[in-house]
Amino acid sequence: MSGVAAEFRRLFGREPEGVWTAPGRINLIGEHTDYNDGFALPIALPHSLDVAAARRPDGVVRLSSRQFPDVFEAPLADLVPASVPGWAAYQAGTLWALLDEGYPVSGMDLLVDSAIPTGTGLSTSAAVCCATVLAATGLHGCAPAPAEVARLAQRSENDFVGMPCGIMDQSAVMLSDRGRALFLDCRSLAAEQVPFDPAAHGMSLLVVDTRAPRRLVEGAYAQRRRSCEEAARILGVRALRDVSPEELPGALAALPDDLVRRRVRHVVTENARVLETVDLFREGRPRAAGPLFTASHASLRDDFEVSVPEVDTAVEAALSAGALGARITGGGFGGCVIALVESGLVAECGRAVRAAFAERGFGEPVVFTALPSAGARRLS
Ligand code: GAF
Repeated sequence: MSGVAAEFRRLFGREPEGVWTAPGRINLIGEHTDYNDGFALPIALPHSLDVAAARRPDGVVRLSSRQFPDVFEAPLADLVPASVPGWAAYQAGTLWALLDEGYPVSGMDLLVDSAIPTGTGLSTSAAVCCATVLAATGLHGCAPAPAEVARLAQRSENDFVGMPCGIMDQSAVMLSDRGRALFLDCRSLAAEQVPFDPAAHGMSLLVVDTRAPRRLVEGAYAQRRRSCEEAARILGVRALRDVSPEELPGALAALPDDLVRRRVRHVVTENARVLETVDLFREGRPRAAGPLFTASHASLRDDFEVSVPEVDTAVEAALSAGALGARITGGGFGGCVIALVESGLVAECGRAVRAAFAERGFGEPVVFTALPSAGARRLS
């Protein structure tokens, strides 16, 4: 019996009817582009969380997590946006979204057990929401398509929790595959698996969890999103996706202030970097994507202003130890850095990052390597 099933039995005094799993994600490139209708290129992590669940006949939901062990309990029909505190909000919001859209969900007990490092920008929240959609619909005999699961999970975050995120994280959780990166068009929602197997090319994908405290994340994220929407309105386009690199100088000249100009420059150049990276992956030349990763970081640091000193230190240390490219991954304001590294240099890069952190007086980072892994699914 899996750990989450045994804990479910201990907590709720009965057997779960099923167990589902959902991975965390890292985004290789294409940051803050999803809510601009643009492109992204995430992979699923080998780290995942499991959800055990069983129906209840009385319409009540009991929600818990091994990492945050309080039990939230309420009638499903009473759930309203912004009413649930803490982590249970993600599970509750997902059940609320399903009910609101007419899915046949009812009361249930639901327990999450996560091995995704939390608070690190590796998308535990999207994994919780996606696994909860799978569990709740699976228990009631329906099986929405993976892209629909992603949309419902996003709705939980947008309309219940109040986080105005795009669709990238949930798509990565649902649509990823081993040995591939997910090329996502966030306007059409077309998703293509492109080959990305660093080990086959003698490389590794290094992840540095900087453990920098992520502060003001949601407010700053919402501000970035508002700036982009405002710029699109001024430029008369549906979204910044509609500004091409060739049109960028004219667009910048038409914008009233420097801050908005820099936000626009990031989004337009980042979309172009995703397309270039995808071409390199398709041609079997992932090594050549290194400089694009580093350029993406500079753009997120200087133009989009979502980096912090710990993150910049990790990027610089990895690059000076010979990484082919390095960048912040995810929404920013702390969190993780990824570096594309020749396999023989992994240990050296890790050492260099730890030494640079010690020198700057930062807490010790956690360094690991990741392979592109499978998306969410039912386990039992
Ligand atoms: C967060 C959001 F949830 C995503 O939708 C995306 O915007 C990302 O930040 C930045 O690329 O993870």
